[in-house]
Amino acid sequence: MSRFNALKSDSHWQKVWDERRTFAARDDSPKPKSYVLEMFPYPSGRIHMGHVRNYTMGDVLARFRRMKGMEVLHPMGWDAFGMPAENAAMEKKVHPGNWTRQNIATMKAQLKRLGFALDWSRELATCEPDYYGQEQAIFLDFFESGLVYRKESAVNWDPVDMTVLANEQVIDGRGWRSGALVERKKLSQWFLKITQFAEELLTGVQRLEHWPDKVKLMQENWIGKSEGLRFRFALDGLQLSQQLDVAWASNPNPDAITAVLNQVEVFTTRPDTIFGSSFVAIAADHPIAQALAAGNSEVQAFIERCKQGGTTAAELETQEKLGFDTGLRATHPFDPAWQLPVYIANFVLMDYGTGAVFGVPAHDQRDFEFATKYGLPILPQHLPAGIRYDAERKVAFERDEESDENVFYHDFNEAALEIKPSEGREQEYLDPRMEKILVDSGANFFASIPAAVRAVIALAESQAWGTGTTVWRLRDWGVSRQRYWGTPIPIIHCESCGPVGVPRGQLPVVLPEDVSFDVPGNPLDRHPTWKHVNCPKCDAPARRETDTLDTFFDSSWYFIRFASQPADKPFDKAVAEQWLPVGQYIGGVEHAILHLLYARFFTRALQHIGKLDVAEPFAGLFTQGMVTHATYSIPSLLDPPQPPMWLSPDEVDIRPDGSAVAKDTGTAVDIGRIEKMSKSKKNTVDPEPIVDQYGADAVRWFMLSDSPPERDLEWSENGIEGAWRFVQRLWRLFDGVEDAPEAIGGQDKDLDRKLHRTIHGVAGDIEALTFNKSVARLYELVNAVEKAAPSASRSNAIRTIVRIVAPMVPHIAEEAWAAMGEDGLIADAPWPEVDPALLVDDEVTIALQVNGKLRDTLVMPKGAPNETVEAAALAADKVVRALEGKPPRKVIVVPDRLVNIVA
Ligand code: ANZ
Ligand code: ZN
Repeated sequence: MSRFNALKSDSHWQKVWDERRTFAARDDSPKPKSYVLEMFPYPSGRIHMGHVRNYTMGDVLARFRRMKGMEVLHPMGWDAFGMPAENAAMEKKVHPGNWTRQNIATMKAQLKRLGFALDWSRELATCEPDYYGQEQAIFLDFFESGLVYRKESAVNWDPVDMTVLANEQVIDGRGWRSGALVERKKLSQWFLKITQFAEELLTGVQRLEHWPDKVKLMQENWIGKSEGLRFRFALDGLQLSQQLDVAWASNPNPDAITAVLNQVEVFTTRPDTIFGSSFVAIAADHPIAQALAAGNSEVQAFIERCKQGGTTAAELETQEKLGFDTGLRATHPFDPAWQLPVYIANFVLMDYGTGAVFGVPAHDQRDFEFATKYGLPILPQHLPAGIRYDAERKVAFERDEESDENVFYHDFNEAALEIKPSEGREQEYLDPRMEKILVDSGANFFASIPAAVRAVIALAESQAWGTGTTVWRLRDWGVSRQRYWGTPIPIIHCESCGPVGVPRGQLPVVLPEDVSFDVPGNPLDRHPTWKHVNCPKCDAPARRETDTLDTFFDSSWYFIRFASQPADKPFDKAVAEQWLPVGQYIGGVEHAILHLLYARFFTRALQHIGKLDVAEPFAGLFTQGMVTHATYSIPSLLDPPQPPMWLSPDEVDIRPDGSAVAKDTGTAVDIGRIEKMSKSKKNTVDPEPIVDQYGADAVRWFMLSDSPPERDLEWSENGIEGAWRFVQRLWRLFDGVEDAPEAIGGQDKDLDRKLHRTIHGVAGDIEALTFNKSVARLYELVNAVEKAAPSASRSNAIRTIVRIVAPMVPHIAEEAWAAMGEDGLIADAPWPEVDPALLVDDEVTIALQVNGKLRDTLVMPKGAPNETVEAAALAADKVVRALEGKPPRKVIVVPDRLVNIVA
């Protein structure tokens, strides 16, 4: 018996597929079209197991759909711009282009060895001018349609290296190279009007049926539509003048300042908590703060302090809360005698709402931290069922049933008690002043927070001191990056004409090759000649834009370019529309927000300007789990301890007792948690040597087995060996198939049924991407076939298994297909037909009850007549025993299910 020689077979079939262009997708095919896409990789150097898992899943679906008679588009390319190439240039003195292209070559060869059914004729790399030049054309389209604009915006500024830093270059608030405290600095930058599509993007995502709920929710939260109330607090001018002596004296236009300082407008989504407010806070760059700073160095210093630290929302959220009491006092809208202090605070953002808030420490975590720090009152407004509030003593309390005593919560706040607003009469309004709202709004009780919110908004509008409004968390998309390795923004700045688009005939604007990375900053800006051009409009000397596009811009339309890539335009509308939307998109959940949102926006923006009539780019989305592995480390013996020394799995020997030692030194090694494979913890397994050792099919099979695809998959030696053994078992089965099935024995009904159920089941599993279930089904079927006696059914089952496993283990399937003398490639063969008659059970299990108690079960032919079933039931041993010789009083037969005997 021959062994399956995976290495030989892999390369043979891969060559055949290549030469015959088996997986090239034809635009003009009459077959129904299917677009299967996995997120394209960043060419970081080598393929990792995460890629292997992701691409194997997509590949099985793509191959399956081909077998089902569809014209499948399954392309691959490279998300090739970005920081790591520039870092490599700085560290290793290689040009980012050389580094990137070298990585692409390596990774492409690695992908090819896995036998993916990819249409390589459509391969693209975003760093090549034939891609990014077309992207520049799209940028100009957006520019001309008013979807792009320029605005001042904050960047991370490294004051030592004198350079702008990407968010990932800011580590704990410091520049990654200089270690200097990063500052926020304003630069004029390019923005895309994604907010214009906020409503569409929100309702659109809600309608995507084939997206995971969690991703939809993440998108919804990111877009963040909230309904709320805007209103103005009057500010007290008396205290003002005391506070602002200096400002008054030095400012040439005191009236203007007074106007700014007269009132402050706030935005809230929780107007129901208005009686819980204990302060007002404004952003550091709020006009009031700016006006105060004009004459007060203390204010200036505080504002400077707020500018330190990162610019991301997450950083703002977690930073220590800082405030500066301006001395201004705001008057409560419900009570002229109630004055709230006005602070400048670092957790208030200028570009959200109105840049000013009222703080409710009892019901907001940030406000709570702030109030605790500055000793401001915490005034709860509502409590969950069972908890009551003593307004006089200002404490929340609960009656303890057992001791019949009150339990007090002195520093009550919502977050600490994890109280969720919910429907029903759970919250009780506590502040007696709230009664005013109850009365004025005609309500006698608010069933829920939203009801109270609506009531306060209605009241504010009727009394004309506030307006209900909608705000969005979503910001316009800042696409300018002060970096070299990206798509040059095709704009020329002219003193007299302003920003002018590069004429289309001059596209692509190509990156200069002769750049240096030995000093920090943007090499495009430093280049001696590149940026000096003449204005396309007036021909005066002008300056090329030296910012490049955010790499998310590159990945926002690559799936369209895959579908259609003419040389003279970004894509052909009609051709692209034949393929789009992508039927199944597969990738990591880390892209659940930004990439998917930007791609969705791009598609809508293109639709808006009439370039592409598709609303949503990805009809189906699947986010796969990660590939994980145990971590190994030797703890530091130094004092104070240093981080542990991490060892990779192949530097470690696992001993029979389960403990681990370092291979070279025999030192004891700690076995750590099973975590996502990562370079930093060295718990990666390089796919390439694994493919060398076991062949592509075994690797693919392992990637599909064991775990549901949305869960993590733990890489294990046992796992891959098991997969390899299964591939060999398949080969023994295929190799031993009898030549003349008709000559041997007859039908094996059970095996026929098992086969057809497997065909049917696996097809459903692949469409549902539950590959681990198909693997389990195939193990079962193969077991059954191995045990079955020779028969026509058995031979047929073996020949059919070749086709069922083909999407998953395509090399062995091609090999067997050829060996069995079948025509053509299995990649082109049809998926086996299912005989529906064989899917139905023809035997049923019937429960036998005596006086309602289950006594026994009976296996009967399906649809057996009631009398036959009754007779068999009464003859069953356990029933006879239960009846103790007495005749039954009544027998009820539920066909195919149950016999109940009343004794
Ligand atoms: C009072 C209040 C009480 C608030 C409470 C929240 C909870 P969402 O819902 O995410 O849109 N806010 C408003 N503008 C802000 C800004 N520029 N910077 C920082 N925070 C701002 O968030 C809206 C809430 O965030 C608003 O409602 C406001 O605080 C705060 F128990 O007002 B709230
Ligand atoms: Zn000009």
